[in-house]
Formats: sequence, C-alpha cells, structure tokens
Amino acid sequence: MEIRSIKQPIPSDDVGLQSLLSPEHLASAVEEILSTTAFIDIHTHLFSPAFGNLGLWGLDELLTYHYLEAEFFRSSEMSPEHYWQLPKAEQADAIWQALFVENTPVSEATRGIVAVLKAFDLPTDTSDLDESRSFFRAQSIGSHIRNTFAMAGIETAVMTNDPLHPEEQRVWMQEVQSDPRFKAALRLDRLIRDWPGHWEILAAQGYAVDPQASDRTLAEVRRFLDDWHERMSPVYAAVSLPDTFQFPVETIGNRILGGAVLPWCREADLPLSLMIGVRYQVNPRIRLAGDGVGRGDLRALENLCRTFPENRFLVSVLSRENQHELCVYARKFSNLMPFGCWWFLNNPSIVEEITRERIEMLGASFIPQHSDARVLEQVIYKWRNTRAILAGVLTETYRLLLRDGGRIRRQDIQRDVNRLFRSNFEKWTSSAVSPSQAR
Ligand code: HDL
Ligand code: ZN
Repeated sequence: MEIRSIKQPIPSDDVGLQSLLSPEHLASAVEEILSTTAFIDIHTHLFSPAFGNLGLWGLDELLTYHYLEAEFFRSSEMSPEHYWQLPKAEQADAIWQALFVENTPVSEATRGIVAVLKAFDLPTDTSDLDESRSFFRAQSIGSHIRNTFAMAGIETAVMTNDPLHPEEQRVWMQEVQSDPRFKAALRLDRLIRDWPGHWEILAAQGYAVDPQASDRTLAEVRRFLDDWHERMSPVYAAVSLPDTFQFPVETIGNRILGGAVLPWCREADLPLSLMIGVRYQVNPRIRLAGDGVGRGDLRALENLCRTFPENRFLVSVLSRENQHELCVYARKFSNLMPFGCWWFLNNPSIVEEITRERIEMLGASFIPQHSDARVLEQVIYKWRNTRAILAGVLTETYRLLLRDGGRIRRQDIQRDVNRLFRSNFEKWTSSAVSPSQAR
C-alpha cells in the first residue's frame, strides 16, 4: 500500500462520507482512510535534529540495527567478538553480504531494508552499497525527516529520553530547540531498575538521596522528576521491566515506583508507560541484540491499576503469551491503555492475531502499534506493514458488522482510525482531560 500525501482529503466518490458502505466497498474505504490519516508514533528511539549523532539515520545505521545483527550471527561464520572490532561501514557490508546477497531477505527486518531502499528508488539487489550510501549522505537531516515522516504517514514521533544518559543529558542542559515533530518521553529505567548504580549521580547533582531510598530520598526523586519535567515537557514517563517484575514486593525499585514515580505522575498528570517482559542480556556477547523475552506475571499490573486508580498506565507486554490477559485486564481497568505489538511481536503473523483479539475485546479503545524505530527510515516499512495488516483486520471487522446487521459509513471508519492512531493517545496524555473523561 503506497502512502499518499497524508493530508489529501478523502475523495468524495459515489458512496461519499455519509452514505452507507456495502461489503464490496469496505476494503477500498478502509485502505483509503488508513493511507490518508497521519498517525502518532507513540514510542520510538528517534531523536530530533537537536540531539545530533544520538539520532540515527542512513544506510549503515539501518543495516547494523540490532535486529539484523541478531540474524547476521546466525548466517555468518564471523564471531561477535570479531564483528564488534569492525568499523560501522564494514559491519554493514558484512550484514548486507550475509543476509541480502548470500541469502534471501525474507525476515521482517531484512524485508524492511528492501522496502526502505525501494521507497527511495535505490537498488535492492546489488552487492555494492556505494550508490545507497551516497544517496543518504547527500540528505540534509531536516528535509530528510520531513520526507521520511510523510512517506511513513506519521505526524509525530515520541522519543525515548533518558535523563541519566550522559550524552543526552548534556544536550538537555543546553536548552533543546523544540521540534513539533518530536515529543519527549521521560525514561526511568536507570532510576527504577538500578537505583544502587545511579543514586550517586543524583547525589552529585545536589539531590539529597541515599542508597536505601528513604522517605527523604523519595521526596528528592520527585524534585529530580520535577526538574526534568521542566526541561523535557514529556508526554509520559516510561520504564521497561523484566518478566520477573512483581508488585507489591518490598524492593528499592518498587519503593521508587510506588513512593515517588506514581504519585509524581498523578501530580504532573502524566501517564506511566510500563513495558513488561524483557529478559535482559540473555546473550551479552551480542550486546543490544542480546535481550530476550519472558512471560510476565501480570498480577503485578493488576495490583498497580487497582492500587493507583488515579494513575493512567500505557502498557505493552513483550510475551505473546501475555497478550490475551492484557486485553482482559484492560476490560477490568479503564486506567489501563494497551499499546503496540512490541519488538519480537512486531511481525505480521503476530500483529494480526493481537490486533484482532484487541478489537474483539476492547473495540477501538486501545493503541494498535508504535514503531519502536531506532533508525529514522525504519518508520517507512514499520508503518507500511502496520497499515497493511490493519487494512485486513478492519475490513474483516466491518464485514462482520454488516453481516450481523450493522451499518457503516466512511466517517465511522475515519472516526475509528483517528481514535486508534491519534485520539486514544492524545486523550491519555493530555492534561486537559482527566482520567475519568478519557474513558
Ligand atoms: O526498552 C525498549 O524501549 C525496547 O524497545 C528496546 O529499546 C529494544 O532494544 C528495542 O529496540 N526493541 O525494538
Ligand atoms: Zn523501545
């Protein structure tokens, strides 16, 4: 499905906006509306140009994406230790040779590279990457972002911003020029998951904190969060949690989560994004590609939603086996917003299954997808794939509605697509709307 210019009005054809759609018109109406609606990408690792080299783009970054590195180590004799010694361009050459020349690029991540090259009219079946490298090098990042977002059909990307990442912290301390295409998200993994390893950084910055996370510390953590709220104006706070995450149990991380972060989120009127189910570094030899997945105990999520009814939770879980119970919990707690088919789930076969069960159990009251893009141009294939899957799922959903005697118009489909890919998030993150109004 080609992305047309996303501002283009829907053509008023013979069925028009108001008239009822018959079954044979459903597919074209759904595709048209998906391809002309600008989406909000609610979780990425992209950065606005103000962050310089923290923002990744271009061919060598695309090819050395950790999803492709994981696949490379399965299709090459090269050891990870040897690979890590190579310069980035040689790493990219090795990955291209192994996954695109010596093998057919049939995986989700390799097909994605082919789709990106095709989108920019670059050769997809060559052994020489020079032409593609020169093309990307010739781009200026501001217009390249504009073109890439338009091709992907996204209007806004939410970044992942770590206040304790030394390089990123330096940028924020120099007043970041705001870019309306990028929103900030305050990422708290280091604070919640590794307080022992990071409390001294806060102490060095003048926060009166201690390793035991005493009550005084909790108040100082909230002051730290206030300061970063002032700097970043985040649309939500976020934390990734292991499959073993439990709540409530007496841990330092849970003291900071329950005693500082959640009350602070309520005060700041910000949702907290919980991303649960990572088994960190199951194979450290392959670095960022070395994380795995584990089924979480979602009673921890149940306890959080029940114990903190005035907090809003944006939740993505990494295990396919947790998806159905996440839907059930979303039916129990309207302060829980499921989102995305995260990471190892972002594959067409699984995205379709997850999205269908969400619609069957939640209607349009969830956020189907985020890209999790780490490299700018990935949004092109990640959102093209999402639109293709949603086209099939929504068309079938409306077909079933007609079969059961319902009626559907283009404006109904537009309303549903807007809700799924824009207003569910806008309402969840807008301080103008209290949690009760967001239901
Ligand atoms: O913690 C996260 O936000 C994850 O998305 C990780 O960054 C992961 O490495 C990733 O890129 N998944 O797509
Ligand atoms: Zn991510």
